[in-house]
Amino acid sequence: MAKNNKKIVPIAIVCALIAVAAVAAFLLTRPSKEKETISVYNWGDYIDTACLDLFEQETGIEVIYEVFETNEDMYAKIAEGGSSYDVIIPSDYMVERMIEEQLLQKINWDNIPNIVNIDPRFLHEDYDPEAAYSVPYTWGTMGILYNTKRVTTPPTSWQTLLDPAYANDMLMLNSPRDTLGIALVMCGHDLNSTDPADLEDAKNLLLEQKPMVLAYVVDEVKDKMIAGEASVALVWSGDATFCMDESDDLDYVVPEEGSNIFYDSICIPANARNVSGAEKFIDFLCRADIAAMNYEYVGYAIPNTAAIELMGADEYNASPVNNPPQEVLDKCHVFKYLGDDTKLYDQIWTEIISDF
Ligand code: SPD
Repeated sequence: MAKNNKKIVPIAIVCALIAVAAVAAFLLTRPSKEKETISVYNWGDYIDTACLDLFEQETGIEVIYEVFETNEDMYAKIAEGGSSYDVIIPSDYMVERMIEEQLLQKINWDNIPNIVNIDPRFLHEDYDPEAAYSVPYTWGTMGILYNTKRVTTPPTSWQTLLDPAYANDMLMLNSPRDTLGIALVMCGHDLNSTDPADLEDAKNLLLEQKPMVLAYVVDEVKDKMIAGEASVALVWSGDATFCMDESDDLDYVVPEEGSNIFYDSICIPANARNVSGAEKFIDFLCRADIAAMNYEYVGYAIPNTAAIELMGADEYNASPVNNPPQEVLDKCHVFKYLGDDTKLYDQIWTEIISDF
């Protein structure tokens, strides 16, 4: 017995020393409490960045913010799977695609109380019929922004974009679905057509137009039109509002043949890391004061009734760009996700912009 006790005492001392060392090592190497973050992936120029600062001040959650230029760019990044975002803002047809491909997660509405501020007419759209995955953020039309000093007769038709009078003086959107959609309309076809013959017509029209195009652009369209670098441009309505606020020489028209109406919506990707942070951010964006702040900065029409009331409905509704007459809206159609036929659009688009 005495022999055994002699062994036990040193073992107990060694064990105690190891435990003390382990606790000390844990306390010394433990990382300090990390700051909570959310990762937001949004269109360029599509939020008042002061809102990001405000969100961080109010919640302590830091926003890591990245931008994209087209739905297709955003989709490619998410679908390839290497990155994780907590909040993204796709358009209608891309929401539809991402739901179908299980790239989005359902939203827990209990955590978005400010959803009551959103006009119910903007919920349950065809791209998210159960209003399960998306929160309407902005909406708008596509049309022609033109310089009234140089285009003295206001354009009424998309054929303006084929007028040699504007050769090297016109800007087109560097966005496959938008530009091909309008080319389909210019050829008298449905803007969601998947008929190869219709798409061949649209491609030929865009190839005919190409030598007259000064540049295919997205966000740069604003600076260029404000600076008077081109006379006409294919634009989204919110960018037209932004430009018209900056220059009295610009006006916007939705041509008589009809156009695209789009809805951009806030979504949470399936692989989001901080869902509760994402929900807080989405709820924050739906707050009346924040939606109003964004509207003033971004220029796109908003579905947030409380924000419109806060800003003054009469003033908001006075904008013919963001509040187009019903007869204009009746001729506007939403893009739908076209499944495998999307590949045909992508091929044609590559052909159009290559060697530009
Ligand atoms: N500068 C950001 C513009 C975002 C506009 N979204 C338009 C989508 C059209 N399908």
